[in-house]
Amino acid sequence: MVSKINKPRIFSGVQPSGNLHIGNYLGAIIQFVALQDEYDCVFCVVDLHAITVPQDPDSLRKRIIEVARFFLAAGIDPAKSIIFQQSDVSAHAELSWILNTVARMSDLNKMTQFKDKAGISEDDSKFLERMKVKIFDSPPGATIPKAAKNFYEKASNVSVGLFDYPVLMAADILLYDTEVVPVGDDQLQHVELTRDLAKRFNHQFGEVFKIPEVKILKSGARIMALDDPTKKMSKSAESENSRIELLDSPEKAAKKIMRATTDSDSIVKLDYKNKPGISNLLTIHSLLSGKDIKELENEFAGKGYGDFKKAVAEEVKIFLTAFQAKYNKIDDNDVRRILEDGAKRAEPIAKKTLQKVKERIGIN
Ligand code: AQP
Repeated sequence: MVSKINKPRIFSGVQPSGNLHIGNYLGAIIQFVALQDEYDCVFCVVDLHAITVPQDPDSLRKRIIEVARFFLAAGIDPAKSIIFQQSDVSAHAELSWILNTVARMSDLNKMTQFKDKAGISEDDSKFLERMKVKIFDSPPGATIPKAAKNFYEKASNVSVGLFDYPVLMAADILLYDTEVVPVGDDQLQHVELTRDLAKRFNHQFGEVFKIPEVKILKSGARIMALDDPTKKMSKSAESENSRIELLDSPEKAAKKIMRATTDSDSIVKLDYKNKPGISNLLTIHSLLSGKDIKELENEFAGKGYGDFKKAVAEEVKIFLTAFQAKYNKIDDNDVRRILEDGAKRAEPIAKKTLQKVKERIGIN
């Protein structure tokens, strides 16, 4: 076992909420692996987050093991890093409840993820913000603007858990005296909220929490959907063609790349604004092949999108073949043992923080 003395701590989690994709890998998991030696790492399969949207119990059970197996196949070493299942350490739910009393509705209302998942459009929320519509105060019979109605109807169908998701994430991070949180850029807002809640708690009750920093990659922080490169690649997107799943057969993945939405031009160039599809494919190629973007732009100058897509598909095939060979060698029983051991190592750290929190607020 590698010595952890004086190493700053990292915490990050992945939800077992669907089939993991190369966005999760290139935006987050790849960072976990790279940071293992420099940091004392705690990586979590965040099952309590996954149930904020409906999950089939049998699939969830399977996916919890699958996510841990992905960690191992990617190269996370359980001798160096703690890997565990969130619900195995009850301090997460306990601290989350306590932080709920520090968080404000207005903090959570600003979060974009629950709105995305509820299907509340950016336009609806901006309009509401401008109008400061008081939905609940409107007298009976008052005309309510359409955006307000949309917001209200969609928001009322969201689980309280989905709305409250960022507070649980704050608890996850703060329990471990985390200094750095490596994530994709969709989680930036949640880490900022974590920092605010930690500062607010410390201010109110005295210093308990470390204030964590976020770590986002310059390239890969937001891999976009293949069928609509204006949207983030996501596990829960309806269309399977929007993402390369880590367990897609290499041939199937190659077909998805060949079908990826691009533009009507034929110049392979990084330009996120005007060429989001090509820019996304360039990013994927560059991260998988290790070639820099300029080199790729030169390599494909004067060639059409067909040749370029074939090259991206080839890189994806090479990556998936190697990744899946490692994944297939891992035994689920070993994964279960690693998760059990991880929970045993995580629990005392989490309990110590929780105890301090309880003392400060007067419930110990
Ligand atoms: N498209 C992405 N590009 C780069 N990074 C990404 N991440 C997610 N999507 C991309 C990062 O992966 C880590 C694990 O994500 P998560 O399981 O916490 O859930 P998420 O951020 O909500 O990701 P998904 O894939 O979109 O899942 P669903 O559909 O279930 O919500 C995080 O660090 C995330 O930033």
